Amino acid sequence: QWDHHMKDNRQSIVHLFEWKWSDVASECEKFLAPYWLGGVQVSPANEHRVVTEEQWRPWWERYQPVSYSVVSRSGDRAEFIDMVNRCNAVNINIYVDIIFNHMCGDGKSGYGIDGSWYDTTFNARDFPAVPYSEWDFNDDICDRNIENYNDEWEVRNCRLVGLVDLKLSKTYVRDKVVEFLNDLISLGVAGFRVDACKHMYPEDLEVIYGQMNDLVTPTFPSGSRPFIVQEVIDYGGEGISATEYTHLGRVTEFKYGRELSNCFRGNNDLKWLVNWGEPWGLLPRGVALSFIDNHDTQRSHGGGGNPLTYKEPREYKMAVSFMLAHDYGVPRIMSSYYFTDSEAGPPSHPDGSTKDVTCFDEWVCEHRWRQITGSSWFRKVTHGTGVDNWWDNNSNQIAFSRGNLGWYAVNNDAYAMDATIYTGLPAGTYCNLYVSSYDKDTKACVDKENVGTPSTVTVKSNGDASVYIPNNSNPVIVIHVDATV
Ligand code: ARE
Ligand code: CA
Repeated sequence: QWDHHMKDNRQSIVHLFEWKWSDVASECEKFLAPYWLGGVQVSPANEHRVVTEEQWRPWWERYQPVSYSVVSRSGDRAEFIDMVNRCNAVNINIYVDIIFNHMCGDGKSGYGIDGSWYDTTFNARDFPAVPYSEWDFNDDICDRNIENYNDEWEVRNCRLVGLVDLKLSKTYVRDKVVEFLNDLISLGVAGFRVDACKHMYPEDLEVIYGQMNDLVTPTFPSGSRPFIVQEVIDYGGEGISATEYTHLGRVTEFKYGRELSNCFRGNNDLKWLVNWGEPWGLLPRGVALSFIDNHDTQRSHGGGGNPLTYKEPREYKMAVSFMLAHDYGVPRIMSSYYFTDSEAGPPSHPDGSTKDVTCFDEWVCEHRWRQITGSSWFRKVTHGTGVDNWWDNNSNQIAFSRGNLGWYAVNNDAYAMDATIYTGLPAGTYCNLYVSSYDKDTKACVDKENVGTPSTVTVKSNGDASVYIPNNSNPVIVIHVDATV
């Protein structure tokens, strides 16, 4: 449940936040497969509320489940199946965001996006399409919202921001959840991002995960367990800690993005990253999911943490490329739509339906930025090696190799980096994937960006490279052995 089962030695997951299934499918074929990404975290797939009263179709309506029917703002069941099949066919895994701590908000009634009735008004707890009734919720033991995060009992049994809390201690409720997970597994997904795990007992999760089927064959090797990423926000200082969940699957490491954002904003010297990882208080690398920002933190929901986002592109690209170049954790890349209003849903038509994705227009598509794509290729090529040959200038210029397969350098000082550094790489001329693209057919470095960072780097027979990186918009070098000229 810690293994992502990505194919072809691919190592990076991208969160295509709020994308429609038809757009995810074509992105798998057109971009993710040829550009070395390995998996997609998709938005919740099951039926949810259609929120129009509190806000007009906010993104968060999908975190208010109404049933386990596979119909959502991203598309219906047939479109979901088509996406999974087409992505699997080009070796891209699908991981689904799953919500089973709760159903929708208290005091609401109406029809979900698939037309299912729900009613939580006047203490009703009616979800006939599952079906769940008032006996399936924790209201008998707690009928208020969570206020004190130091009270473990309250965090697990009371309502998260008013969302009616499922009684997962009940076999019937767990069985309904397992049925839903196994349905998605039967359709060919590779795993799940499990929402709000802090609010569920590890013991209940253990039973649920234990009843999940293996992934389908022959898409995945027989006996493959679903990949599990548990959302537990743990910056320290609360009653519940992330380590209560690491024996069950991977856990989101929120400190990862906070600390790296702090470094790349210039508030902590990059030289300290020499021991980046567990010595910084991060989870053991084998159980961590690493990311700079997620759909909550980029808009100050869910724990905030003020991470770098696409809104600070220069520093953000540096932080994401460092994440991908380093060997800690399983990395997840955020792919967003532009927003100013933190509640606003995805780019939509007047009737509320989501628009087709057009990258770099209303959709940011960070995963398509050359600096990020090139770095995810670097991670694939260097996978299995450690961080070696560390170099720094005792300030904000650092470099390291990944075994003898790749070399990374970044200059976050206000002055040029000008040094001869041992790279550990075989002699040759390498294409810098941060400021140029690589044409595999002609083995040429093409489409070079003229910002002052070298587009090629020559490694001498003794393994040294002389590099000069001015303080510019793209002050990074990403080179590896599969992109030589
Ligand atoms: C919406 C409205 C609310 C309303 C509610 C019910 O905004 O005003 O009361 O509906 O009607 C998302 C949004 C919420 C939204 C919800 C449902 O962020 O605003 O509520 O969807 O539509 C805690 C949890 C953590 C959780 C965050 C948000 O521990 O698991 O809160 N994150 C996940 C998702 C969210 C999602 C949900 C859970 C709900 O990633 O996108 O909410 O499914 C400290 C603690 C953290 C705590 C954090 C914030 O840092 O350590 O544990 O996170 O504070 O309180
Ligand atoms: Ca709960």
